[in-house]
Amino acid sequence: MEILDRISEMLQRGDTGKVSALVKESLTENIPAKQVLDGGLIRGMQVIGEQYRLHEIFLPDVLLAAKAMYAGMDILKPSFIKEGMPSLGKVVIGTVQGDLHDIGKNLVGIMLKGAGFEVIDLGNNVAPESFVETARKERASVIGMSALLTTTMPVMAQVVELLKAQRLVGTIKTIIGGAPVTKEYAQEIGADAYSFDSADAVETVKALVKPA
Ligand code: B1M
Repeated sequence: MEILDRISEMLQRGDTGKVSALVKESLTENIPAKQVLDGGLIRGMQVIGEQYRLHEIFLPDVLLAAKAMYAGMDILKPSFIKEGMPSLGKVVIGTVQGDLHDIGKNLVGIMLKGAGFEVIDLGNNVAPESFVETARKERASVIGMSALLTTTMPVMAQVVELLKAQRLVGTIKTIIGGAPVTKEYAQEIGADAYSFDSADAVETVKALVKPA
């Protein structure tokens, strides 16, 4: 459908005004909101994620596209409240206690939302108990933790230990990331997954929530 292609294209250009206008137009043409989301907004965001992963574009391009994505989603929201918002699952994310770096974590959140996940973002400096309590109360399937300081990485291990103590390992999966974090560290602390960037995080979380 041509209008969905144009939404995807304008989102990739980070043109919030055009994305908003086209999303409104598609609703007046009675295109289902889910189709506009999947075929226009999410498709555009997937291209952005891939280009960012390949270093073809830079962080400001991703943030502009994300802004356009949010604008489009805001217009679709009333239709989804009627139809029921589609979601691939709930993910609780945050930067761990003692750490204020949140740019990477925000990108991960944006990309997950763009892919269709419901994201509960606890912000930065998040205590281990807060990750686990929120995920339990909200019945989230995944906890995503970010750390940029070598000194705050052990907080990730504390979250995994708390999940173990509450017998929630397996029910609530964990994914960790951030510049100093490695796949080996994830294995060492018993986290379910590690991701090196936000685009990879989306694919990894999709795999984590896939029924066995
Ligand atoms: Co800070 N800082 N900083 N800093 N800072 C680093 C991390 C540092 C490497 C700089 C350096 O010395 N070269 C160093 C850490 C050294 C270490 O621990 N080994 C450092 C330090 C020391 C500090 C302070 C202690 C400095 C001081 O006060 N003396 C202090 C600590 C404050 C605190 O947190 N308690 C501090 C403060 C700050 C600012 C506040 C000024 C600012 C943060 C602003 C903010 O985030 N709102 C800041 C910044 C900007 C940086 C650098 C320059 C850039 C970080 C960034 O945003 N990168 C950083 C140097 C660097 O990394 N080159 C540095 C861009 C971002 C998109 O990448 O976060 O890596 P990143 O996210 C990536 C991936 O890692 C991954 O996806 C993203 C890409 O798509 N990813 C995940 C991230 N989280 C993920 C989670 C996942 C999956 C993937 O699953 C859940």
